[in-house]
Amino acid sequence: MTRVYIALGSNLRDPLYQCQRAIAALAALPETTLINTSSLYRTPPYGPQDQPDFLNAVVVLETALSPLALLDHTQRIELEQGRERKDERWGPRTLDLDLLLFGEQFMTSERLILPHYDMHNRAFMLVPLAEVAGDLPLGDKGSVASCLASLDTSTITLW
Ligand code: PH2
Ligand code: MG
Ligand code: MG
Repeated sequence: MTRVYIALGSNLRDPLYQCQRAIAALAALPETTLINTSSLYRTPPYGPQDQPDFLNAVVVLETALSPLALLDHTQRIELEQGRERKDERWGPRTLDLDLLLFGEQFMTSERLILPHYDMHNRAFMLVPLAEVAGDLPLGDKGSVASCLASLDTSTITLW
């Protein structure tokens, strides 16, 4: 079993509902156990500003699935919750599930980069991650705490 951290984001069509439904879907995955869920946070948009605030959280799983099998499932869950693939880059979405860390695995393929390529710059990922993971190493980017120390977290509140 591998410990996996998944970032969850939503800023359309009742984010609290989308988040709760996504957590239930992740908990129901085959060969997978839900270990923990962070608090739910309200975060200002990173990227285009003309969109609603996001709900962000991080979910911890233990899984026997491979990274790409897990990615197939997370993309299926996104689609089942109305995700439209034409979504503008960094634009609004009903549900976004991003694999942050998959054990200590490094991977660079067309479909998946592990650890997540930009999480060290995103307080909306690192604040909930720090809550459930403590001070974890982020690949070659230093630790969660050291990355967070150089980011502005003052605009992040509880949902
Ligand atoms: N996701 C994005 C782009 N910008 N901003 C916040 N606050 N939270 C997100 O989840 C988010 C974002 C693209 O996936
Ligand atoms: Mg994303
Ligand atoms: Mg995504």
